[in-house]
Amino acid sequence: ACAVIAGCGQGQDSDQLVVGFSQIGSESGWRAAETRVAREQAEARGIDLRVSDAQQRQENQIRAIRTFIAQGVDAILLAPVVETGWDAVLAEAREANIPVVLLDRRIETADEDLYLAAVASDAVEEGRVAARWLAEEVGDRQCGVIELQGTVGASVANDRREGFAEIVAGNPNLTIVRSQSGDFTRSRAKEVMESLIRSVGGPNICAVYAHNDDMMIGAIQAMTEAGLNPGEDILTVSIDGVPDIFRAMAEGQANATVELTPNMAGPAFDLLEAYLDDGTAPEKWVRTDSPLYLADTAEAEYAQRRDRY
Ligand code: GYE
Repeated sequence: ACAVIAGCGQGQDSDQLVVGFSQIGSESGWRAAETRVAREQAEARGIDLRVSDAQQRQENQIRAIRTFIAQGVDAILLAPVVETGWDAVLAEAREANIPVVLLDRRIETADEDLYLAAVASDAVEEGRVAARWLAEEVGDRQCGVIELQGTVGASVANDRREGFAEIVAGNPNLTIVRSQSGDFTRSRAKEVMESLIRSVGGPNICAVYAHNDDMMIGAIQAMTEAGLNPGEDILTVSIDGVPDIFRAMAEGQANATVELTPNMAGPAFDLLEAYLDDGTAPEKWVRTDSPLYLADTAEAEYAQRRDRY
């Protein structure tokens, strides 16, 4: 599997591809599913996948990458928790001839050659899709929106914010009244939503936009406990398409989600296998789809997904 890349897989069984995966953590249901699918995809291909959980910290990811380099893995998958600060460690991987594929989040770098390819959705577009649905739903009413942002500094938080804001800016009926980070987790988003309900006042909240479904689940709990009716009096739109949001949609507590596939590793292994085999240059950005789902299909979508996550 290492015909092209000199020095790859040192000390390993030469037939088996060894891939290190620096994963962010398990902050959301989507993230847990991505890790699980990566293990399944590796197993189906006979790849030795080594997963390192960074507990949401970039320094742990940098350490994991250095460990993978020291082990002489054939390739590295990196889901970068934040956008900046990767150039030095990626240069070390390149120095060792180890290709790096970015999964589900992007990086900001002066040298795009520091990574081989990225498998990710278009997160700016996800924000636009969410806002377009909301604009349509609201019609010519005035609507104040609460935004729950993802992890500060994460590409997907920056991009989902940007895409949403772009559509809001072109629509006089939509206003973002508050925008705060819930760190992509249920528990943090619930706390943030509780305090926003107190400061903004329930009746002044027309809609909630959350950068992921898990934060929306936390926000729904906060709203319900405060006697509000998300899904009816307060519109919701979030991103990921995890089973729990489909259940909430089926039960009338949520309205819309923009799905992204948790299978980021499959396309990454495909392009890595081709690249390591004969040097086939991959597409730089393998872009996954961003379809919108509404309550009408939620029951069926939940039934399909409950066992896959
Ligand atoms: O939407 C969120 C997760 O980077 C695309 O990270 C990923 C995001 C996903 O924690 O649930």
